[in-house]
Amino acid sequence: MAKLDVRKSVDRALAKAEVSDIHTHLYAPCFGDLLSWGIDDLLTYHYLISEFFRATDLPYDAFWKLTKREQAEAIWRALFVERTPLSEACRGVLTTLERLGLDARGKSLEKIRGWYAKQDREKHIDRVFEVAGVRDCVMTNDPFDDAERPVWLKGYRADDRFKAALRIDPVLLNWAKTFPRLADFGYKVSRELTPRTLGEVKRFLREWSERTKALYVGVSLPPTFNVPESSDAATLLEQAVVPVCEERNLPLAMMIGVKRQVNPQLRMAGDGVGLARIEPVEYLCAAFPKTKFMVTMLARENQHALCVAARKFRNLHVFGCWWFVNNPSLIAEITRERLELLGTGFTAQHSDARVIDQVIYKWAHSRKVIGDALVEKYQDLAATGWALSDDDIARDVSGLFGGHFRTFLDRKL
Ligand code: RAT
Ligand code: ZN
Repeated sequence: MAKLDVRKSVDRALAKAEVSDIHTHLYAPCFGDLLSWGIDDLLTYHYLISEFFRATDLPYDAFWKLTKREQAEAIWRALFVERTPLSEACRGVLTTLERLGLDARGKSLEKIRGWYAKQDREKHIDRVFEVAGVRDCVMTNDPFDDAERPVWLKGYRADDRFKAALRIDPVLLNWAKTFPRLADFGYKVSRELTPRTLGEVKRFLREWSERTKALYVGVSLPPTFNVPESSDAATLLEQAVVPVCEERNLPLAMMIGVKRQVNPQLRMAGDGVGLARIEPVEYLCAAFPKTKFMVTMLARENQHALCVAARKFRNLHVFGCWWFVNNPSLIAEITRERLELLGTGFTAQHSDARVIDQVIYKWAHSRKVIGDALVEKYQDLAATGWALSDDDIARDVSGLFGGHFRTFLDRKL
């Protein structure tokens, strides 16, 4: 196949690929206002809030006292009107508007708001999925969230486009505060991780993964995360979480490397990144060969070791370019590294979208960068004389954009 054909074939496959977006913070429509959408939510995304504070001398408190509408206006003015919106998060807003057919060149926030005010939420959701080329997404479902839990207990309506993932950060990372809450929910747990308490944590995990029909169990972990060790987190992980994951054939998704609240004044925008160790991942994969692990890491410097670990363990599925590495230059590098070390056996990206409109830009930008990496690799392959077909390329692309994830879910080890 000639050079040009590879490009065309990859573009065709990318245009056709129906993405499964395997980690987002989106919610099915039945969760009401938990599902964010529209221009004010786009502008007050926490990625943009941290950029805004670099561009203003406004005291933190003064910003937090503003309404969401006023915050959005301040961010629009500082980052889009007074400065060139070059950053990935800024450009994302503009790609989204452009793909929705809006013209932001006049820099009139009011015009954009006027357009959004006329949209029907349900129709808008349908449109976003269509424009983004996304077939379904995985939510982040936290049973400890007081806004979310009641919906699961009463009023949940399944929507095929929104699958669940059971998020368990409070259990693993803050047992001292979480056990009284579990006790309130009716689980017979104590501060000490006795066999009875661990049994009750397992019951909680079984009941909630069943209730939500979770595709996987998930947690975000600090760079200091360590197993094996004698800590609440390690004990709960090895003696409650992993056994339930194995029993129910659910992967445990670990997102490793977030340093929470490096600057608490920024609230949700205040988290940072730290270099983690790969040893805990290697240990878990080796000690629990029948448990499936999905891992993404936040530090650029951890990506290579993660690929090498995935070469050693078939129960390890690498996914996504997470948060601070979800930038074109890093996606380009990481995707090439993965293709070189893992072939096509990984999930290339997830969006982490918090506002439904964001899936439009996150996938438009990632499709382009991942497509370029694939073209380069296919051209190298073609140079050996290997005959590539359109079908090969379509199969690879659909695997990288969600197919391999679905296969991994079905896999029994
Ligand atoms: O990417 C993000 O929006 C982060 O705030 C986090 O949500 C992170 O992705 C996580 O799931 O912990
Ligand atoms: Zn996330």
